[in-house]
Amino acid sequence: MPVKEGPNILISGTPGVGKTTLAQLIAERTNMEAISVGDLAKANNFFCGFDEELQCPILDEDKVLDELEDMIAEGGKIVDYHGSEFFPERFFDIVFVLRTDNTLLYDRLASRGYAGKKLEDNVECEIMNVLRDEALENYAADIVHELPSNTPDDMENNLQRILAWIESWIRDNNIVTS
Ligand code: DAT
Repeated sequence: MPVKEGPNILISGTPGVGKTTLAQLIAERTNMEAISVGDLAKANNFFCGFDEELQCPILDEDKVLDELEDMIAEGGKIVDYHGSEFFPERFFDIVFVLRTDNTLLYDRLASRGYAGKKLEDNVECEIMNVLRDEALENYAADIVHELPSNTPDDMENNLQRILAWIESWIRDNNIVTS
């Protein structure tokens, strides 16, 4: 099997918890590449319908996986998505699930323009630990880590913790970085 250039990281969590922001911060500080599955799907129109109830497009998971397969094989990818179950377990070396208090999340999503059922459903998803449980059902418990994402200090702490983990992964796997 070809040697990966770096680890592959999944950042999961309810919309609004800070996944894309954190993935981009990691990419700025490393030679890794941030991939937002939502943005990837939008850019390539990887959708197969519209969910009227949830008021969002339905992801064409097969097309997303086809697109990701080669990128993941290279290694060094930080993938962010509000879900984890449709990815093959082998894709990721570690999974982080960001968590945000309900009231903060409510305000973040409202300022993003979410309202009504869509807003309520997403906050409930966070309260009910849906994305945490999904990650634990699909990946070994010892590679799934919950991280608080309430404040800018949390964001900075998470960034430092993940950077330290990446460094140790690179050391352990004898990867020579340029
Ligand atoms: P996601 O990709 O999970 O949907 P995002 O990265 O787009 O979330 O962030 C949503 C908004 O919340 C954005 O305005 C940045 C803000 N935010 C995210 N995490 C935060 C944190 N830990 N502290 C303060 N603001 C945060």
